[in-house]
Amino acid sequence: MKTHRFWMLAVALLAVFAMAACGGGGGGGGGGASTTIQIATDGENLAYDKKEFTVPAGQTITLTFKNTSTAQQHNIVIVKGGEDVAAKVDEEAINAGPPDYLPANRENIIAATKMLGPGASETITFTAPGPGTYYYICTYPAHYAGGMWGVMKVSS
Ligand SMILES: [Cu+2]
Repeated sequence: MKTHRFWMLAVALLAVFAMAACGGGGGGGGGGASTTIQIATDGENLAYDKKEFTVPAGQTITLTFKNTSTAQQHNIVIVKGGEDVAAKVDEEAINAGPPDYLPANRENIIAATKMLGPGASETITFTAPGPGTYYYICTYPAHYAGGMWGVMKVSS
């Protein structure tokens, strides 16, 4: 009896994993749709190689960020709003300090990578919020002020 129950559970779990694995395949009426974004630093500049990108509301976004600098640490932090929220998160991050420069309180953050060393990359997954414009910034001290930011546009 116990063995039977184990197999029932195993089969149920396999079904869940199989459905999750198929999530990227389109044609399912939108429920499993996903979007992939690649973004990097602009070489040694305090800037991203994309000043903006657009994603559809509610979709699962898989974002890969690559730090192409040979000297600087960088991250990408997508905030829940525009310039005012970006400035707030930047200040919170500086107060949080090294090594990650990320506030423990994530209430103003949609998604963030770790602080990445030169040449490193990280892939993060998040759900796109409602339609609007959202800033993304690097929270390493002085990088946002130096121009390291962009805008994620969310379409309806
Ligand atoms: Cu940076």
